[in-house]
Amino acid sequence: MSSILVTGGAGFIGSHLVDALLERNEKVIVIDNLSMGDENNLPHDNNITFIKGDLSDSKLVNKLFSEYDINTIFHLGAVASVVASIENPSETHRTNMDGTLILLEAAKKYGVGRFIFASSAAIFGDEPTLPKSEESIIKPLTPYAIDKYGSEQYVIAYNRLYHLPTTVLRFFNVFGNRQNPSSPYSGVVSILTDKFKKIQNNEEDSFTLYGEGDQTRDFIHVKDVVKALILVMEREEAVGEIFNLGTGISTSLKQLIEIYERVTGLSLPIIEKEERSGDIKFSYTSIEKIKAIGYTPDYSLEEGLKVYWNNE
Ligand code: UD2
Repeated sequence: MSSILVTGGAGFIGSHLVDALLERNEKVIVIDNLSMGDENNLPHDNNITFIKGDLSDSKLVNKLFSEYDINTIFHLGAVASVVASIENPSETHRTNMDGTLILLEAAKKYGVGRFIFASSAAIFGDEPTLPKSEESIIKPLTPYAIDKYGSEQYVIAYNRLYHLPTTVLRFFNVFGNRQNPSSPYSGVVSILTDKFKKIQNNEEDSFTLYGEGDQTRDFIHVKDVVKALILVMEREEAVGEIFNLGTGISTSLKQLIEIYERVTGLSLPIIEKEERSGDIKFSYTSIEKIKAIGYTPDYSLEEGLKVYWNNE
């Protein structure tokens, strides 16, 4: 039986995808170096093979392809930290771009039915036109964003040059359980969740709001991301295409906090600080292109936050 390879499968989004694939009775191979992921994110299941290693290790990747009949690749593995990419651009480049090329070469050599790459809204930088679309101006501002954009271009070029059936999804602000809240650069929803949990336990805490809270984002629940990943795997029309993935709805940080207070029934003390330098002010995407191949998000922000809060 053929297998599905998930790079970064022990991470936040990857592990949710693995859950969904196992539910569909797929055989799943996870490669993850556990630099950001955690093996505890994966269930004990005979249909998972876990390999701890770097996706930039071309020997290891080629060994995987020679040992297993890999039919589909979800390439989600990356050093998913803009800050790390600024501090160590060469090191993160090895994973975030060379790793993509190594996987594409292996996919070309061994042949696969699908290759799906997780890109990021970061590629748009601070170019202000909204909503974003697949035709929007690209302005990657950090090594992380440059590597995501370079990887996208390789992924699409391998379709053009070698007819490898590739697809790119550009994730906007994904939230849900298993996202690490421990750094100030963690996703804002995971930080808020952590703060609300402390307040619930009668610990004193507050949320540092950078700016006045009028900045906007397109928050998408991780289960809706998984739904889109599986959809593009199944749809022939997705081959050779790039799709932006969000909800199509723009929410300010102030609104996010209000909705989350309603969901938790708790009130969160806020400390306002200066805007964070390098932050993007407004961001959201049109989802018309992915809707045209059958995608609709299942979760409103409020529903997604409920699910997250109740750890479902
Ligand atoms: C996301 C990515 C970032 C980069 C960027 C590119 C995450 C966690 N961050 O940043 O790495 O790819 O997109 O578009 O995926 N905020 C606070 N207080 C906090 C934390 C955040 O006020 O404690 C604000 C922050 O200043 C920003 C907003 O919340 O205005 C969202 O922050 P974020 O880091 O969750 O997401 P974003 O889109 O800035």
